[in-house]
Amino acid sequence: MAEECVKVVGMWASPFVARVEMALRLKGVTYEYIREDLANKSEMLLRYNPVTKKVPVLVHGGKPMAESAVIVEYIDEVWKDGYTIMPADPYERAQARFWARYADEKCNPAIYLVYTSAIGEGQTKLVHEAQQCLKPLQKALEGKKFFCGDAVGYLDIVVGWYARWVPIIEELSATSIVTDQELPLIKAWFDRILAVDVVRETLPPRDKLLPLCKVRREQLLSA
Ligand SMILES: N[C@@H](CCC(=O)N[C@@H](CS)C(=O)NCC(=O)O)C(=O)O
Repeated sequence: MAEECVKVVGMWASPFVARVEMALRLKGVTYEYIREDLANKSEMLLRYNPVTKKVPVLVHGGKPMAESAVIVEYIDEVWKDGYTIMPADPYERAQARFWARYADEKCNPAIYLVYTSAIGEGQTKLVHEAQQCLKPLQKALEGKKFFCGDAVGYLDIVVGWYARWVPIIEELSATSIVTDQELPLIKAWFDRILAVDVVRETLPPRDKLLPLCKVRREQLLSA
């Protein structure tokens, strides 16, 4: 089963697609990347993911599946040998899933609000709120190199995109969210995770992502 053809339907600037590619690359799985135009969704995407119509979609042996965090777990289960993504201990696995959900439900929206806020007074409150959301997540890093221990694991894959996007958001919105004072462990983890070849090479390059984020932010602000 693991040998069957693997395809990823994605878009280069999607942090959720990056999760899936990171997991596949850490496992050493060869895959075909199919570029999707989200402004003009293909018939293929709508057939593979008729419910949310979003990327990423992983197609394994002709069977499609959606939702990046679900896909990352699937990859770890199917390609069992070699690199381990999920913690071996059931309690640690439950913790990793809890923080992944917390990050998606609480931290991502808080960071997005800073990204879409106009430079000015109201920003201070939004930055503070984003920091307050990230602080509990930071506790999961205490005493560890990565969220999952000594090597990049499930939670690092789920939130690894922060290391690329947050500094860009900070630059565009002229704010500082992940500071040495407020979030020192996350700040140090940004450097550590970007030093991992697979992570750095999977995330979109900063020089390419920044102009896209800038244009998108301007569109959102003027809407
Ligand atoms: N919860 C989903 C989020 C996926 C998602 O939001 N994908 C975006 C690209 S970053 C998308 O396909 N957007 C198209 C749309 O919303 O129509 C996951 O983790 O896979």
